[in-house]
Amino acid sequence: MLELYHAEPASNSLKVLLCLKEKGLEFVSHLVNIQAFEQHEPRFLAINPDGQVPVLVHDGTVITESTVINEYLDQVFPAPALRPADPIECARMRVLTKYVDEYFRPALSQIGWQLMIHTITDRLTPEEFAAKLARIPREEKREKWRIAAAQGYTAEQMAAWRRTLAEGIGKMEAALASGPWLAGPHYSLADVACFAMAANMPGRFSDIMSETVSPRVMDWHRRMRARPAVVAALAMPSPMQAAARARGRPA
Ligand SMILES: N[C@@H](CCC(=O)N[C@@H](CS)C(=O)NCC(=O)O)C(=O)O
Repeated sequence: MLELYHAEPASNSLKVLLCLKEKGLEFVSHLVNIQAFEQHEPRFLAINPDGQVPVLVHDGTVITESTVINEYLDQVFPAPALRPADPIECARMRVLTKYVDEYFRPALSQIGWQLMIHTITDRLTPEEFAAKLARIPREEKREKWRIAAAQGYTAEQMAAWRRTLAEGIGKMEAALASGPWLAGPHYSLADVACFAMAANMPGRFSDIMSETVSPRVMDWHRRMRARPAVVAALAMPSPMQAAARARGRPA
């Protein structure tokens, strides 16, 4: 049996949902509301002591790290293959998934936290927030939440992260010059990883990702959104969007 602990269909959770849906795999969905700090509750820490989603549980075995989970799924459930058989194409795929994990996703995440942290913390007293912070297992996450909620990041930091996003979209634009998909002729985990991060960027980062700046990426984005597996993954429940609707504005 496959079980997935995940948040709304965005970022690292979306990455694994896209892979599961592409392969048509049945799984038990455990929605973890990260805006309500459920990922730091003892019952979730017992599954992943890092207090992060997504987490795959396959016949009782816990697997963490979205990129590792997707590679595991592709190995155990090989059809349709999402890692190219051609070694060069596979290397291109792995360079992109590594880039997403090491640079693109952290930059997007820092910008995202800065923009949304107050929608979470404004509901809490300083004491309640301090208690929530104290339960976060990873030091770098504690620091990220603390700075974003207090003084916020500097304009220089935000600009540097935006430059990383522009660099990443530039890499995707360049990759798409030599094939319909990011690693070449075949749809792969590179498309899955990049789309999981860039899904909501059009309109929000129009100076970085638009018909003018990145026409091939925009075309790829439309083709991605037309895939039934992508439609199904994006339709998974989203507590964040529900909360945003309740506040009367888009998530
Ligand atoms: N390297 C991990 C990162 C996981 C991660 O940062 N997950 C985020 C959601 S996208 C999370 O759980 N955030 C809540 C928290 O850290 O408290 C992966 O790729 O799975």
